[in-house]
Amino acid sequence: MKATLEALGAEIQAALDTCRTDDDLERIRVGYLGRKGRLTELMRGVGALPADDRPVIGDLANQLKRRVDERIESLRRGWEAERRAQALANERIDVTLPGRVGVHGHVHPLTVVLDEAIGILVGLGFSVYEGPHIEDDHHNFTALNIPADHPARDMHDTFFVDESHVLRTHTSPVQIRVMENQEPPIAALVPGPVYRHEVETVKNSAMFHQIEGFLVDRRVTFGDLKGVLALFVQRMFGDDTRVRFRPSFFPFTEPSAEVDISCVICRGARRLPTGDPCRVCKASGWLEILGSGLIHPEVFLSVGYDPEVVSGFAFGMGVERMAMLKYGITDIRLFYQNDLRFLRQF
Ligand code: 2NM
Repeated sequence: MKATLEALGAEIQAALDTCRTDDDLERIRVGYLGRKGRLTELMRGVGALPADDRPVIGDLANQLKRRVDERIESLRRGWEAERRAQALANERIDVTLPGRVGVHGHVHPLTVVLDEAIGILVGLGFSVYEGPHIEDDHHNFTALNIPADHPARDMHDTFFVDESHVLRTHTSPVQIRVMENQEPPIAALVPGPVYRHEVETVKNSAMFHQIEGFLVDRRVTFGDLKGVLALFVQRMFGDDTRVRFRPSFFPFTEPSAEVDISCVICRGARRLPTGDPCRVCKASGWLEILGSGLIHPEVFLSVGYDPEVVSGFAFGMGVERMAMLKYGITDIRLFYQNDLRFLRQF
């Protein structure tokens, strides 16, 4: 009996030595110490032994059971401790690291330029107005001295909503509305989207943004226009920016002028430092940036002002064009595609 106990003890020991998992451990426990376990059965047999052997064998069996219980318990605890240590190591966080900052959006590059231009002109005393994007023919054309047979009304330029309504082709109709509703002196600014029926290319979008401004008072001169616009472009593109006024034509101004600024890339030198001709200004040294002029007497008549008493200047510029020049962007469509790789650069 003693030998049987010792053999069983060695067998259990060996089984526990190779045991690696909780499941195996439980199988071993049940197999030896469970209700029908081999050590349990053996201990049941102790009562049937001769009285002299009983205490010794019983004692040995109890000792073995205790040792096995303890070994099983210690294996279990050891593994549990290992798992905990592993989990703590895996889930360790460095509380001294700075927190993760969430992804923030930011102002669209067109809005940056729009806000900057508006800021400069508001600083000069202009007030901002907005108006309808769907305009009637009178405000978009007739009141601006663009009569019914004028080429600017051509189907190719204008999106018609119905016979007498269009998507505004410029923001000038809002200026007509401002003049209809108040008396001079007025200095107004009208930013916003405009629509042209055009094939979309790197240069053209059927929707783009304009800022137009006008000032009406007594004795407003072309000199006032030059002063305001020169100051504006210098604030917008840098103090060393030169300005050039070129005679032009608009139905709603007379005289009219295009305003050029010295090229933002070659600074008017026409060549790059490498000696290559500047491609942005096509080696002319100048970039067209604004249209302007003194408001046509017919425009004043259509809003009920007396052109003998008041005079004024007006100007208009494309926001996309300014943003493209300022940031060196070569495809206007990038502004509208919401490609984050593009937008994140500003
Ligand atoms: C331009 C160029 C020249 C202009 C004229 C007027 C109004 F309503 F006062 F007659 N608004 N805007 C104007 C003049 C716009 O954009 C290139």
